[in-house]
Amino acid sequence: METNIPEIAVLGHPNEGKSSVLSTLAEDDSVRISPYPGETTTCRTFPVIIDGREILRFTDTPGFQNPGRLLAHYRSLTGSTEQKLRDLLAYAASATDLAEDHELLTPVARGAGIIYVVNGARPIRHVDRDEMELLRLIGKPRMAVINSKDEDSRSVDRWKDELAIHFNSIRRFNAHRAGYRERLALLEALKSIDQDWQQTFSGVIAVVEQNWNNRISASAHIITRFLTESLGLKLSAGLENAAAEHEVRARLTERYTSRIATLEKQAHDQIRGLFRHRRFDYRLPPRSILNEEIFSERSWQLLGLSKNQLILLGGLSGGAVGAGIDVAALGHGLGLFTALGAVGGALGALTGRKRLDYASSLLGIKISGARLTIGPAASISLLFVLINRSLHYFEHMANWSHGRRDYQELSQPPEDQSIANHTSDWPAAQLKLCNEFFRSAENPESEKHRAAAVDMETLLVKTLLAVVTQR
Ligand SMILES: Nc1nc2c(ncn2[C@@H]2O[C@H](COP(=O)(O)OP(=O)(O)O)[C@@H](O)[C@H]2O)c(=O)[nH]1
Ligand SMILES: [Mg+2]
Repeated sequence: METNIPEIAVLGHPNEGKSSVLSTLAEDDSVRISPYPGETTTCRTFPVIIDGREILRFTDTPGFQNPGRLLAHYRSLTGSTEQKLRDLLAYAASATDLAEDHELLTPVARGAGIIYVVNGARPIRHVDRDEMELLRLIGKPRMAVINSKDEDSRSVDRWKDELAIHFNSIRRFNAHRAGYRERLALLEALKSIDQDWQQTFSGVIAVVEQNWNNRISASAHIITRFLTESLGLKLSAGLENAAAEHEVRARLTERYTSRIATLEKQAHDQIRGLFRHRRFDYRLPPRSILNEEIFSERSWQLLGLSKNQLILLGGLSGGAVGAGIDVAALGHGLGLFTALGAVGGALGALTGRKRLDYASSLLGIKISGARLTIGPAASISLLFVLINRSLHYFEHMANWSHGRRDYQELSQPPEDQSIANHTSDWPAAQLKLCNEFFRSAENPESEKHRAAAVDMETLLVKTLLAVVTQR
């Protein structure tokens, strides 16, 4: 084990949000969080590993049980502060009812810095003053964190005054809402609690920043690759006789749409991994557009191109834009999805030749000789639907605090439909780029598509950065 890795012990009273703060700070969702106080009885250390290297470690503790007794004993001790801490530890080890206090003092005795967590919503009590005073006397580098556990900040000002007596650095940090910026600000503040740590923490912060930027570019890369694969996807099947056409068409359509859904899931899982959401079964907010199927009318209406963009795009390069635009335009209310639904499901509903043509042109369905082919995608709207869905997914992953576990009961307002579409204000230049990308995806290895993919990735990096800084 490498030495000289800074360790931070998270201390405080039980049930104040210690484990939640740690989980969010360390971006580790394997940290145990419980609504019941006293469930943690031993310490657990969580390393922060970036690019295979441990850069920092956090230790979760059970919380103080008998701060009054510890303080009284400490005050009776003599000698150097180091000696007194050793004696205090020995004292705590000697009494069974001080087992948890002993446990939480152990990382402090081995040199860990201290983050002391309080719940800013409740008033200050005697025991809190005992804890704070003990930590002050022990004299190790320490900062206080006011966690806004109950979203109620009535007592925060009083906490601030009290904490100022015992800590040289105090920060508010909401374990359920904090994102990248708040985490970074807290690490920045840790620099100031001990001179010896300044350099170490500057290094830690640089690694964290670099890693965050890498995640953004990796996400853009993953999304771009997924877009290329989806747009270029081509499936075909033989037609034995004319009567089999409907059936083959339905089967192939089903395979095509589920293949794209699978590609999307793979891409999104990779993004989820980049942001270190591992343990939990992440459910998207109930009203998220991501709960819609990719090929649903609602998805296409909300996430596809706007009418104005269609016109813009149509005027860009005349014939070069071609069928994709016409078909996209049809997608807006001309029964295209009825047709698509019919292709996928109720074959009996397939009457008019026209309906079939809409669906066929959307998916790029062609019959040549005795073969039926679907893809590459014929409507540029698909590109925008897929981009928007990935942006939404990314937004959830990048902004979700690891300490927050109420996945199911998100009390989010209904998704604002105007912000659901991240591309609706993309100007002509960006639409042109998308058009190049879309049209060349048929030949993913071509020079043209490679160049378009580089531009797409750049555009996505910019967009992803905006998504995480918007908050
Ligand atoms: N709403 C809200 N609840 C929180 C927050 N931090 C902790 N909690 C809840 O408070 C309870 C105790 O949290 P935990 O982190 O296990 O506290 P610990 O005992 O100090 O480690 C859990 O039910 C958490 O979900 C917060 O920032 N906001
Ligand atoms: Mg805990």
